Amino acid sequence: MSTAAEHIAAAEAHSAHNYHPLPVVVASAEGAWVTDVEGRRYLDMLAGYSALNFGHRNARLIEAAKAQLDRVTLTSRAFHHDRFARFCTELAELCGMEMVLPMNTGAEAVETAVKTARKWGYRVKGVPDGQAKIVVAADNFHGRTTTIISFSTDPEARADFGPYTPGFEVVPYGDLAALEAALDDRTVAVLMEPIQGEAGVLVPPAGYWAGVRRLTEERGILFIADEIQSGLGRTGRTFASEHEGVVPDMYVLGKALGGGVVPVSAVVSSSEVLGVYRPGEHGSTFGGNPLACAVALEVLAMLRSGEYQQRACELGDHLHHELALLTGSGAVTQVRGRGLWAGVDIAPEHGAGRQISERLLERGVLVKDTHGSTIRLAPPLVISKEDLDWGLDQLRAVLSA
Ligand code: IF1
Repeated sequence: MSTAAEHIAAAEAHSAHNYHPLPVVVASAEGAWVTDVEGRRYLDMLAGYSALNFGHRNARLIEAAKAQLDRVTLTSRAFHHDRFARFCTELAELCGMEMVLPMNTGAEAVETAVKTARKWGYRVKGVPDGQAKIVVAADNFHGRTTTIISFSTDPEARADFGPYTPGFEVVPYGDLAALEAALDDRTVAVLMEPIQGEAGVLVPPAGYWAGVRRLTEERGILFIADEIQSGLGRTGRTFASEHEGVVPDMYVLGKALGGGVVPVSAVVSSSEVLGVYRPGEHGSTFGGNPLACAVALEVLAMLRSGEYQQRACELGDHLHHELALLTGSGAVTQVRGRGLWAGVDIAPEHGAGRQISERLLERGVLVKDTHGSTIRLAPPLVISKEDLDWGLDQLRAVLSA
């Protein structure tokens, strides 16, 4: 196998068709750039859906991983290991919270959040057994497990996978009155994305999060922020919730926590909430393993410097300024987002989002479409201003063709 076409044909023959990748076959990568099997270079403006916030093969993260590979990689939680306590302590500190429950993928962390909220509801809040309700938002994306797709409103993600897990109520995103009407004595949690990624990088109306915080606090309901995609620097702050001055009861983290090297996710909360667990009640073979903790510890050190948040903030302002000019030109109908994260609705006469993505690929830029004519931009936070501008030039060229 040497050409991209050969790789793609073999993948189509022998892998399930649960994705429709753009026709590029990556062989190596560094920073904001990837190189394909035929030696072509592309600017990565998706960054693994924010799993690569610090760029491909970030030198500090690779060094931390290599050092740990030479010591110990996996112990299971049957034993202690010498990276675990520091990881939990430093992650809790970054979040301003007390306890951490580490997992691997985002979906596992969301599952953990759901189980934790229910257990807290029964053991601390006093909800009658089996009655707990969790309120979520329409057009959410929280992962692919059977329970999580049970409260998805996306037919593609949900159809044919029932029977569905009960115990969830869906309300429109950004509508405080609808949320208030859904809350009752059985409600243990409100679980939402501070900015909805898959839905098209949707930012709810100003004041919504402050309202969610007030309502949940008044009624003794956990406010759970899924910051798996929005967190860890992407929006110009450590957490997207910060833009609204809101602190949830629980953060759900993933993606960038593993530095684009290994899958690392976690639930972070108070000792009242995460203190509900006793040995044997929840866990994972790989969650909190030494390699994961070593890489994540370096991620945490990088985030503590504030420099990545600062970059996302400054370059994000520039990105949104340039995209606003495109809106003025009529090629773009709407732009949403914060920091180095944008959902760009392309005027229909320029083609579907998929076609725009393919034309950008031909010009050496990787992006991903979502829902019809929207493309999302989420370059690594380490991208240079020159590269970002070059990527924007390619977008302008595609839209003026
Ligand atoms: C796919 C989207 C991005 C997430 C939030 C939990 C998870 C995700 C807010 C689950 C995952 C993914 C997964 C990937 C595509 C992707 C995605 F388009 F679907 F919405 F990023 F934009 N919470 N997001 O965004 O994390 O279990 O995957 O580690 O499923 O195709 P995971």
